[in-house]
Amino acid sequence: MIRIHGIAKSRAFRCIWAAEEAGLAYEVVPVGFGPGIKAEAFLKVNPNGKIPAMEDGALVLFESLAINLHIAARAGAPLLPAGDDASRVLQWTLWAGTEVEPAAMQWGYNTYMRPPAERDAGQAAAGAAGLHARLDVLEGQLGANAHLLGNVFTIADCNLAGVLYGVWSNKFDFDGHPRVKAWLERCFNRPGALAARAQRDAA
Ligand SMILES: N[C@@H](CCC(=O)N[C@@H](CS)C(=O)NCC(=O)O)C(=O)O
Repeated sequence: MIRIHGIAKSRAFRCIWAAEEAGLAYEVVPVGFGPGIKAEAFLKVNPNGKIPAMEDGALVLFESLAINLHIAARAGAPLLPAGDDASRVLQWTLWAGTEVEPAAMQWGYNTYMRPPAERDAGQAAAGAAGLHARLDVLEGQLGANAHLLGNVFTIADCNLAGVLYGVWSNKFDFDGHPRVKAWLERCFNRPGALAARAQRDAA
């Protein structure tokens, strides 16, 4: 059984969602933000001292989006399609991690994550501008399609929407990007996403 180390109120959320979409048996090993993630026992699972991490038999992985690619590979198509679409999944996954997540975190740290006294309005505005630039690209990509690669949900949707979950749930303004807004609502209201969101809300 897949073991996801972390809590749903962290990036483990996107891995829980992926496991739900894959229909694989999984358990969440509750590791939160306390000193436990820097303790020797957990560093054997993730030497970075961060959550999430995942065990699947002898395989131990860190990096939430890599974990999701593994989970999707276990499920196969349509969650992880073959051929050129597999390359498109990689493109959107790497874009999510390298282009979108830094801007999302910059906005998030300075609007809802840090205590109010530690927030910087200029940094929040810079994060919002960075996000809007990426959302312009995404708006164009979605076009008339329901999902990133066409009309079928893949792990690319889970990874990119998963990276955007924090900003979406904290009321980032998507009004200028109506296709992105509709796509996010479509993704986050799938049964697999609702199951993951229920775990996050219960925590
Ligand atoms: N790129 C990593 C980031 C992991 C990460 O920063 N996780 C946060 C929780 S969402 C964490 O463990 N923070 C605690 C710390 O950095 O000490 C991933 O996607 O898995």
